[in-house]
Amino acid sequence: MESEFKSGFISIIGRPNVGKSTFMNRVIGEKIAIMSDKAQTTRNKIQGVYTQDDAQLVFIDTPGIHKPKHKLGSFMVNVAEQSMNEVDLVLFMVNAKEGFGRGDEFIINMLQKVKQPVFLIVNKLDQVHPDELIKIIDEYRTKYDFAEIVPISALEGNNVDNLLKLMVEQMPEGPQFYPEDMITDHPERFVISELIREKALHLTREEVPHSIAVVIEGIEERENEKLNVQASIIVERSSQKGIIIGKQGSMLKEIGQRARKDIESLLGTKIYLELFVKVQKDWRNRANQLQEYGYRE
Ligand code: GDP
Ligand code: K
Ligand code: MG
Repeated sequence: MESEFKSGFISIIGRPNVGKSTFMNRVIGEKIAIMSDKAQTTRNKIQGVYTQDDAQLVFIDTPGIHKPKHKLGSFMVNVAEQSMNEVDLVLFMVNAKEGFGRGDEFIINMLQKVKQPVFLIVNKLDQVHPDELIKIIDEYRTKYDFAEIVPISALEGNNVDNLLKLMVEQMPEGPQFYPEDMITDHPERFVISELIREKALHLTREEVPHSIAVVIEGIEERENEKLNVQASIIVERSSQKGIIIGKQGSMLKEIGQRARKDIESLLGTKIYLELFVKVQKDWRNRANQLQEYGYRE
């Protein structure tokens, strides 16, 4: 007898920097969610699609959950909360090196409202001694009734195959939602803006990163088959604009070169990237501008 096809939606939640994007990118095998060592890199929900012979898993990479400090923060929590109630499985990812913390308590309180099964994913297994790992697992085990507890290393790939198997088992019978060669249903525009923002995050520091948004102003195909992309980097203060531009434009040039490389390898096409920098005071607190910059619910 042939077994039925299984499919479902999976939400990945957890504090910033636990490795959610790294995990998703490993599973999908393509760079669709941006990764960085700075918190709050991911602000939007990104879907990655994993397809095998008998199953399809659709991942939603949520923003890092934390107590909201400003409007953008509460928007991020809403996105995360909402996504948990629309999925078949929730992966709660934690950092094996850090153990239970205040941020996790906030998330576990949210999870009490979730009826779907929750897997505890203890990531960064490569960074702890096995004895430490057991202690951390025991600590989390007392806080919530997890359907599975799976230690992995998203970076090195340890135990990820096993986790894939457990996730597939958890999925209901269902159709193949997306074609098997499709890895994300996000418009290219969003992925492009995220890659630009990632480069700006990597190359700047201190208070600048969280004040950055990237808006794609235009994408058009040129005769020479190059894709012409115009994008603006939005900052909150003119001092930040100076940092992003750099000495004689050197920083902006570096951001552009690095972003172009990644965008080209993602799209498989040559692009011409034009970057602008704009100051928009206090954009994080203006809900209407959040919408304009793509942070929609
Ligand atoms: P997110 O904010 O939860 O999406 O976290 P990211 O995926 O952006 O990862 C944050 C940082 O942790 C990056 O520097 C990753 O390279 C690193 N990281 C992710 N997974 C692992 C892992 O399994 N082991 C180690 N050592 N580092 C990891
Ligand atoms: K994040
Ligand atoms: Mg992320």
